[in-house]
This record gives sequence, C-alpha cells and structure tokens, in this order.
Amino acid sequence: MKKYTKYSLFLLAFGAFYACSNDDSKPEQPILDPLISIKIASDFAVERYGVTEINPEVTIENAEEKTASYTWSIKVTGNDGVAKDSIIGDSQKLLFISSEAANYVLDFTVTVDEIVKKASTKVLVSETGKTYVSKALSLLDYVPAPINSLSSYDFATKAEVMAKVQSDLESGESIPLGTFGGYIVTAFDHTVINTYGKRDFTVLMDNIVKTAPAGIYVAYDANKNGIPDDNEWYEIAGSEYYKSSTVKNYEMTYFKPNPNKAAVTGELSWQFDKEYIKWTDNKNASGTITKVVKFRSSNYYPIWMEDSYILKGTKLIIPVKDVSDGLGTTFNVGTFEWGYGGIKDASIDISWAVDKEGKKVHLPGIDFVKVYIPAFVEMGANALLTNAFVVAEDLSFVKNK
Ligand SMILES: [Ca+2]
Ligand SMILES: [Ca+2]
Repeated sequence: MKKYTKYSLFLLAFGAFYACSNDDSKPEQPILDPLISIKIASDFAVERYGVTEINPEVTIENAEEKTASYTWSIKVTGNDGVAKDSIIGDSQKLLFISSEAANYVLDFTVTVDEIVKKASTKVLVSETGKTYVSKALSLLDYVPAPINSLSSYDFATKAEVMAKVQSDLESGESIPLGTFGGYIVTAFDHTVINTYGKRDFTVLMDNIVKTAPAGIYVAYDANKNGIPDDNEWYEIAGSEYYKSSTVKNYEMTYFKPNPNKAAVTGELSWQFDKEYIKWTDNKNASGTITKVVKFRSSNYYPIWMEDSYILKGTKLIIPVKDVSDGLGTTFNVGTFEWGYGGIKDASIDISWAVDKEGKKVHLPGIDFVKVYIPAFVEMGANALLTNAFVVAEDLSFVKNK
C-alpha cells in the first residue's frame, strides 16, 4: 500500500512538471478566422442565350483544412411582386446565360466555416433581334435501325430521306427509329438553358403501342461552330445508367437482307422469315431478326443504307414479358423512372449529363439533342420493340405560355 502511494505521488509530480514545461516552450497560438477576399469584374455584356464566363479570383487565408462553398444568386421578382434571391450556381466559376434582355445584378457569396464574404457584378443582356421557338426543329442526322415501319422513307438516297424527315419534324409527324441504336439528331435555334435545380427540356415520343423508352445524348456548342462536334456530346445518365445490367459502348452491325433468299418459316404461325436480317455485336454475339407475317410486305432494312452499318450507344434492359404462354403474341413492356424520352415524365435536367467515363459535367445549356433506341428486343408477332421520335422541346418556353 505504501509503495503504491509513493508511485502515485511521483506520477502526479511528473504530470505537473510536464504541463508546466509544455506551457513555457509552446505559447498558445491564437486560432485565426479564415480571411476571404474576392476580385471580380464590375460588369459583363452578352446577347440573349449567349454564355458569359464569370470567374472571380478568390483568395482564402487561414483556411486550414476547411473547404469553401460558393453561391451565385440573382434577384427575381415573383408574381406576388416580391423580389427574392434565386440561386443560379454553386461553384466558383459561373457560366451565365439568360433568355431575356435585361440588366442583371448577380451576388456571389463565399463561405468558409461561419465566415461569409459577398461580392456582386452586373450583366447586361442585350437583344438579338431574333425570335426563338421552343422546339428543336432543325434536323442534323437520321439513321434508323431496322424496323417494319420505314415505308414512308423508301428513298434511294439519304438526301431524299433527310428532306422528308425534316418536313415530318416540322409538321409533328412521328419518325421511326427502329431497334437498337437507331437515332435522330436535332438542333434548337437557341441554347436551352440549364436552369439551376430544375428540369430543362423534354423528349416527346410517339408511344402509340408498347414502346421503348428513348436514350438521350446532349451537346453544347462550346466552340460556337454551329455543329455538334464529337467532343461536345454527353450522355443523359437516367435511372438505368448505373445499373449492372446496362452495357456501355454497345455496338450492333446490321446486314442488308438478300432479296433473293428464300424465307425460312418457323413453327409459330407469325414467323414469316426467321433468318431475315443478320446482326452481330461487339460482344461476340450474333443472330437474325425475324420478319413477321403481319409485316411481311415491309422492308425492315433502310433501303438507302449500304450493305451493312453499325449503330452504337448504351444498351439498357427494358423489362419485356411474354404473357401469351410462349406463343409470342402478347407482351407486357416495362418503363423507366426518369431520364429518358417517352416515359411518364420525360423532362430532363441537363445537369444529369455525364462524360464518356460517367463523370458528371456542368453544361450551361444545350444546343443539340440525339435521341436513340437503347434496347434490342423482339416481341414475337409484334416484331421489334421500338419507338418513334416526335420532338425535343425547351421547357422554359412551355412554362412562360
Ligand atoms: Ca437544370
Ligand atoms: Ca461545335
């Protein structure tokens, strides 16, 4: 017991000495608040639908490990006449774009911990003298995959097909895309603004019978040459994008059927030619598309296309079930939740766009939309699962009406 007391006393003494020595050698450092400074140009000028890059210089001292958060806001007067701050960005650099000619005051806020620093700048948005329409009515490209419904495009040259599709697009006719990979590319007459925290455009499909949701790619004309360049395309990563069943970079090659080949009928009465169109893919699979009795007089293969052609895209699994006891006459077709054309809510947020590696990209807006069929499914007597494109439309116009 005596021994124990001695030992405890020694420990206490050592503790006191150590504390004292520590105080002497290291005087307590005062913790400094982060010090934020912002340098920003006082004003900017741009035309309607033009993009201004506002890139303030931000210096933060004593930030230690803390990270800064950024907010861009703009005063918006609502229907009640009350001006409110509306958030338009959350990163240091802002790509400002507006549909209305006006003077805008933008407030920029940098926050580190509880320290807040504000700055503001002005943007003068001028008129262009042009009128704009909500719909993307300019056809840039059209390549359908095989399908039984191409009869209105029975032209020998692509130029003739493009003229007919352009006219169908303007008159609101539905444009068949075929099976996997069939696509259409259209352009808006303005940049559809990526409104912060909101969905921006919609993709309307024909949807008459059991149809496939449509996959979407978007392009922002970053170099302003009026065309979507290869490095300007991004994919809208909808509800299926990250699923394990989704196949990225899928490619199918379709081969022109030989008109002199005899039809190979099947056991089921609807199987007119089981070996009608040969296909291969980039996963070492191959097969044939069956021509069905109902569409036996249709030419599934686009007649203006060469002897074979390749179509590419992300391949998605759409749930399709034969509910006719394997007879191949009646099917149930599922749908997707968000991020596709032709579904219950086909409105798209441009902020869903991702690059080829699946990384989110921030686009100020988009000028071009590519819509394609992301599935390859044969539905027995009903031929291939497909959909037809109607139009892509800027939602900001729809709301303003
Ligand atoms: Ca948006
Ligand atoms: Ca371009």
